[in-house]
Amino acid sequence: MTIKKEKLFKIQAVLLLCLLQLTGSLFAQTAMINVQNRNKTSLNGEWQVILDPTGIGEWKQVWQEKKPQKKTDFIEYSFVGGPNLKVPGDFNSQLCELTWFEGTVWYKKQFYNDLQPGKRLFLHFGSVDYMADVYLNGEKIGSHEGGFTPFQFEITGKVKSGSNTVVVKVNNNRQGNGLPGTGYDWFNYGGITRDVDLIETNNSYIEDYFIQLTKGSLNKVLGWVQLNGSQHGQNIMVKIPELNLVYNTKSDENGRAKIEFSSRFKLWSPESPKLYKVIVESDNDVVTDSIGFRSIEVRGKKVLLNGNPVFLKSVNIHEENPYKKARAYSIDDARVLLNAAKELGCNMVRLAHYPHSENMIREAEKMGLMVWSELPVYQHIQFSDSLVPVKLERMLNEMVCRDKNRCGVVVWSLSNETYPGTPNRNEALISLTGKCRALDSTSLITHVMNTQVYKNNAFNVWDPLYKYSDLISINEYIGWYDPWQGKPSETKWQFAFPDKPVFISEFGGEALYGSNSGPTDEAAYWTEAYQGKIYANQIELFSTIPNLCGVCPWILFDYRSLGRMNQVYQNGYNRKGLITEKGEKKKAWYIMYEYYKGK
Ligand code: GCB
Repeated sequence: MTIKKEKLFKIQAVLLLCLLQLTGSLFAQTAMINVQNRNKTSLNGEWQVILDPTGIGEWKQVWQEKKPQKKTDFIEYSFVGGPNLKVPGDFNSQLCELTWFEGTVWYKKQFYNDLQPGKRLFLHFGSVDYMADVYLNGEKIGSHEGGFTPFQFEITGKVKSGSNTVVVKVNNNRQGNGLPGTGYDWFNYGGITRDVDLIETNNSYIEDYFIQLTKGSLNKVLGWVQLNGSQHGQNIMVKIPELNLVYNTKSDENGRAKIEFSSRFKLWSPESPKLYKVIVESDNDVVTDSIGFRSIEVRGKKVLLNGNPVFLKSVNIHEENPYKKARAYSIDDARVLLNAAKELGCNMVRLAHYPHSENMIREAEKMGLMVWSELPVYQHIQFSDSLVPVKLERMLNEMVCRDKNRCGVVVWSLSNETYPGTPNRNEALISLTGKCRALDSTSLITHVMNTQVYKNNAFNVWDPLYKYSDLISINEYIGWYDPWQGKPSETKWQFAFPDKPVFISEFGGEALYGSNSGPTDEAAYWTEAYQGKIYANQIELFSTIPNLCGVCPWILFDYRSLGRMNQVYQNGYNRKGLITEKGEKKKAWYIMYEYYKGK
């Protein structure tokens, strides 16, 4: 794309956004960070719902909750007498008529408010999958697009004293120009899938902060604190009691204060996941967090954690609790998934293919698991749609903003299996990479590709996007989607960017637990032996890869995916799991376990 064309494209996107604003589409704000430790009232629990498969609720203006005014009036669309759904939670797993539902569900919750003068109130959503239109007492307060990141609305001045009603139109229809687009290999769980909270703050509050070791240092923190509200010249303090550290500074006219201090930190690592209590204070606010300190970098062809080479023993995980057949969201759900990763011998988890809940990230960090966090920029994204770059940037902001202080997050993955031939793909993702580095310069950035060519027992790894990636992340399914071309141990490799560490971000194949009859050298019988052989061969292949810094089997648990309809072996499940949805370990699990034990 020429510079002129690119400029035109940007202008078009900005104009579109202005138009959306003018037509009353108000956007949600990027949420304040560390919501778990704020002064909040939970709106979790039972919400009343109306199922709206044909979208009539919009026309009936459900949010107005009209009441009959005269004897001849009647109301056809109302929450009264309808079912309730639990929040947080996906709607598909809660009502059997919603099992495969993709469409609109209206949610309603009443709450009581007695906000005092001088205080501010925010309505915060951990995530709503996929579109949310939010109404307060019959007035639209805004919308949010994107199923996996938090957002908020300030409702100070809009909230009434006494009883208030929030109505949310939730819609999980697939969007052509959405993130992800219309096709993906996981279950489309819709609903208010994470916590909803009312957060009360003072007039001026601590909106955001970044407290991490600066790149390449093991003792120096370079960061900032951002206030919202009356902000100039406030005293800002960062305290770490365990280190006897008190750092004082003042906010500038933009409410921002630079942070710079050094200390002898006990560094966070998988072996010793040390977190410190960190207290951030302004004149009117105080927020406490648990923060660990680590350095992650690529030096030459190696990944270094705290200055030492590390092999990333990872596993892919979807945000699904296999035992509940539902979207995972709670600390308990996180523990189910993360304990299984630990048991396999992992020191890292790839949280595929979208940002998982904050519970997941915080639990992983506490357990000593490094985290790979990913945007849902998956396969067929319409990069040339003028709104897509805007959505990409907004989602990136929301993901990095929430988790940038989590030392456990060592990799931001900005895309998975996109195609160089897709118009505007390279431009959009190169620009996104720059934006991500500007938001967080301490973590690694990658793009996952499957564009390599495998021929005559040799790989040619060439994608132009790798130039912008700290890791060469490769998805390859030799032995499953692509047959072996020779002895795995004799595979040859050619790289367009030979000086970067290489990570095998996906490999594997399917097996139905207990399927041990049928020829074990044929894929069509889903035998554990066939899957096990793929793993044994892959391990041989790994020994031929120059600069290998880690591997990541696809996937920890069998998971629901409606595209997987071999009714003998799959039945709506992607069966590439090392463990079944009932917790049974397949043969391949033991092979991977031994490999990690030896690493
Ligand atoms: C892939 C995708 C992953 C799929 C997996 C599969 O390459 O990245 O989302 O689920 O393959 O099972 O085919």
